[in-house]
Amino acid sequence: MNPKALLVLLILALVTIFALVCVLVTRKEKSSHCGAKSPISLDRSQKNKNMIFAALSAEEMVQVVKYLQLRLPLVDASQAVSSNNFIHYVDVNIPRKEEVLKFLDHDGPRPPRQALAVVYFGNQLEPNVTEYVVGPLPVPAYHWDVTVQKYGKKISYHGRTLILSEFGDIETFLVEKKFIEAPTFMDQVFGHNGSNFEGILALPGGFQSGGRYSWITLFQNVKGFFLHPLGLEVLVDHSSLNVSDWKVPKVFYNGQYFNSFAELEEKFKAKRVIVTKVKPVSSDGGFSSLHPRTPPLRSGSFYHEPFGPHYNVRNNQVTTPTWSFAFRMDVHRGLHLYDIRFKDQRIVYELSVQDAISIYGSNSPGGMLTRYMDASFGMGRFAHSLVRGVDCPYSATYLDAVYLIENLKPEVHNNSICVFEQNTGTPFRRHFSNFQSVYYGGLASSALVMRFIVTIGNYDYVWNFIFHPNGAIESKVQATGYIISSFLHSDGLDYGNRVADHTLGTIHTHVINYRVDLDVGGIKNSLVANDMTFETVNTPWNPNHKIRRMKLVKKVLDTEDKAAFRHNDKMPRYIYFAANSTNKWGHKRGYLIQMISYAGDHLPEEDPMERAISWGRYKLAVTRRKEEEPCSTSIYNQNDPWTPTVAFADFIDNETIVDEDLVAWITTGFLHIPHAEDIPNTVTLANAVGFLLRPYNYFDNDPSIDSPDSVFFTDKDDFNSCEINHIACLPKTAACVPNLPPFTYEGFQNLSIL
Ligand SMILES: [Cu+2]
Repeated sequence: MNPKALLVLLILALVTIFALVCVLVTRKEKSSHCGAKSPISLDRSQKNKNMIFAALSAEEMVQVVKYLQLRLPLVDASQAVSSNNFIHYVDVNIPRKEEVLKFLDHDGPRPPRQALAVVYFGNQLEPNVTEYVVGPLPVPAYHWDVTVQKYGKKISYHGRTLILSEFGDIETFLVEKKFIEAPTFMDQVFGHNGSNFEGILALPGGFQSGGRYSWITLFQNVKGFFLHPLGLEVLVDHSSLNVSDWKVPKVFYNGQYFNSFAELEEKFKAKRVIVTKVKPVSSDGGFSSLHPRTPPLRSGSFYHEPFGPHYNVRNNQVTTPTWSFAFRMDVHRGLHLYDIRFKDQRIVYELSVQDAISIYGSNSPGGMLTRYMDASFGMGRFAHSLVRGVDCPYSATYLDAVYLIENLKPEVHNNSICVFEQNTGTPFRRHFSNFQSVYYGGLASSALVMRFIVTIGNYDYVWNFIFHPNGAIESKVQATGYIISSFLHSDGLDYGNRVADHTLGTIHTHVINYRVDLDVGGIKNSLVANDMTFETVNTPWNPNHKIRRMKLVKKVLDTEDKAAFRHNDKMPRYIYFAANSTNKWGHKRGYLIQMISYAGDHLPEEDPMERAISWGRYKLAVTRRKEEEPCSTSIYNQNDPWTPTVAFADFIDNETIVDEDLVAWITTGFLHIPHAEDIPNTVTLANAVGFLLRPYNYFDNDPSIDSPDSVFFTDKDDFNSCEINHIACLPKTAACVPNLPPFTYEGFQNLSIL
């Protein structure tokens, strides 16, 4: 081999070795893992102080149960029926705001930790519901009956919420005692075999306080049964605590009413019943099935955090470089947020969901009477485990919640709350300039989201609290899941759209109420409205012409009556909580309330049960904060709406609201006329409502300008350099392998099947 060829071979070998080394190095670089979760430093004492808002731990719940069991004649709640005495639920009892603020802000004493224990006394001469405060935790030493103090009266037992055993007893009563009174009808029309029906219960039952009369609408017992009505509905009088006294005063079938199953049987045999037979569907529900119609392809896009998250969750406290808040799950009302601060300044003391109601219309009895108030069922209790990658981003932080309801033991709902950063792929703000000089400045839209999802029967509500980089807080609820349907007969199309052979998607509303205790620049605030008008004036430089000049209209809304905006009232376009202090420009520092709502009318005020949901009268009402007005409604309003335990309308009594501690009650919602595309499930897109709390002269400029995520470069800059433009680093830094945990799901464990 000549020396030249040897040299070429040598060079080639060296090049190959170099190339291999490069590949190995690059591979090593590519296979490196993304930044681990970066804890954000916290003022430890402050963090611990916010435990004052924490939900009860499982251990604390057990202590409360043990304490009460020794002192009250109680049976095991998991085995209880309505005629027993039992603990219905245990939750935390948050101390008074005054005490909390003394503790948080002025080094005052830590208020004692207390629980609220609600006991159903069904086995007493006068059955009743009693609410106790039990404390101090962790080792209780006292319990006080706070029922009258809280509600101004005792709670009648007929107003109690429905417990799972009552649902079960109704089913058994119908199957074992009532359906058998019409054996020929049930067999020939439905092929009824004792287990091929599923039912839902319309609430409230009846027309006046005292009774429990519920229409049960029957469906084929298949997946997505809500879309398979059979045309059979039964009125059950379950007022008595003794099941053997229960009755069926009315039966409805396919537009016809009967006084009993025996009458239905007799008329059926005499061929005096108009029958519309429904074809049985397979157990997967056929058109109502959620089974994919096409085989799965690859997974879609997912959110990637190359540097780890910019937030930190510790105990009941969430922090980001700009935001911090505490949270707890309430068994009935879902997520409550407390002490929401932006740049360490408190903006909101409490932000909480109060209730979500649905009022239905139909030409079938169950549908026409349905007025569901979801807090009575439990919007925390029915917040189940979230599915990674669908319910929340795969890499979100998942948190557990614990409840004690209708049970002696606490029940943990694993991964039922999620926290994540959301990049919506749009600019939060940006400007491109080729005017005067050439530059670009922008900020990607990135927000912190806290979410839980509640499924009560057919519907799923996705509740979001979103924290934006400019100090805005957004509350958004999206509806999905199954619609409830009625059996299509006669003039059914006046009440909705036909969505299947015998299925009427019935018209209804979703109306949601929030409590927002804003503390803008301190506890004392006023409510101010800004809007616009046109004034007609002579043109200053030419009096022969008139111009219509736009002008600001400013008004202080100084009383509760002026601050209560009914559903159809015109509302000022800018309405805000104003502090006593001013910003650099001399304006009162404020936070705007901006609503996003397409609500239908809640219920005419002359309806005898309207007072129970009278918060629905107002899209916004601002009241003076009172400890004795903690909620706009009560869980007992569902079953006794005619004598409501809490009537929100009474909160508005024209008190002065200038320079006071104020609470905003915000109602948002939408009218839902189900249509073909609600089958099999309603989609969240556009079925979303809520509100924003936005700074209005609170700062001296837009605080998002301080965001380290901002991007700015000019034509003179080397915008490909990481030092100038952090986005330019992404191809390198985001080439890491995400730290994705394996997919797990614990939502089916220890689940009670309803
Ligand atoms: Cu709906």
